[in-house]
Amino acid sequence: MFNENSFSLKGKIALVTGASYGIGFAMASGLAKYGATIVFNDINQELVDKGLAAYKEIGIKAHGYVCDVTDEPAVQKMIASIEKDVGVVDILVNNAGIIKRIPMCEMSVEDFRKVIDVDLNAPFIVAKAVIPAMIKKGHGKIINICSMMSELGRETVSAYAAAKGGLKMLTRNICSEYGHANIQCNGIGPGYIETPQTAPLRERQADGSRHPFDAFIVAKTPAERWGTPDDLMGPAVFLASDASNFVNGHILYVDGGILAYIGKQP
Ligand code: NAP
Ligand code: GCO
Repeated sequence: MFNENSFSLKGKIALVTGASYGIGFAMASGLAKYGATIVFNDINQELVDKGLAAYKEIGIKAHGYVCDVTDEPAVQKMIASIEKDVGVVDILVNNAGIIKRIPMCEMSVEDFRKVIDVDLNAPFIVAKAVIPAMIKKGHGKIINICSMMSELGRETVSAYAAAKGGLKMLTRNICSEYGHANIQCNGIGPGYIETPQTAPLRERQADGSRHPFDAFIVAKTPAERWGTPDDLMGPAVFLASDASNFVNGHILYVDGGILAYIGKQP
């Protein structure tokens, strides 16, 4: 029954992968504001320490683990440690991700495989590691961080679009296979967000002018701005909470309207 506690995450343990900074850090901070205990991992101790300090600075006592999410034995070890140290993961946000912007015919298969490994294989590995305990507990929330490239392509991002398109369908399949166990698996598809990952697309030109891609995205977005990581906090809380218990297999695009808009006439 919907009530004032339906958005509360009190007593829930949330694992957000790759969340030392960027979108993951913002979503974890939002989940913490609604009562979740935050657990995060990143690829090396330096980043985990940076993340722990950043969470502490905003009053969040997070739990940090060093783990490469593409390494299944390491992920299984991390989940076992989390269950011992903190408790069973109630909410998983598969956030860790990379992009390589290379024209497809110039991209090595190694680079293509690396993007697929982090952006698609890893969400499978981490979800597979947490689902059994969620089934035992009788509930679970999985949020996969997709992309506009789950729907659209563009030059130089073939591996990333293939991975994020696959992640959309993995999201729908987890919904299909585990909805009976009261596990809701949804996606968040951020638009163009100001983080280190998109910094190269926003760099000032030598003459001080805006990057052409920056101007392009602003013209293509009804909100007429780039998103910020904070724009992802509310959608993450909604999909992590009881308020979304009948939402399953859905990709929630948080893009300022860009996917709905043909673009401003030049
Ligand atoms: P980001 O700034 O590059 O942060 C990604 C985080 O994931 C970093 O902490 C990174 O660590 C970590 N990571 C990468 N590979 C990892 C691995 N193998 N194991 C563990 N951690 C790993 O990216 P972001 O912009 O915050 O994006 C976060 C998610 O949102 C990604 O899935 C991205 O595809 C998606 N997204 C971003 C945008 C956008 O406009 N920014 C839009 C749509 C979707 P390192 O620092 O070591 O790389
Ligand atoms: C790019 C950008 C995008 C964003 C995001 C859009 O090079 O086009 O990096 O891929 O990161 O995924 O939703």
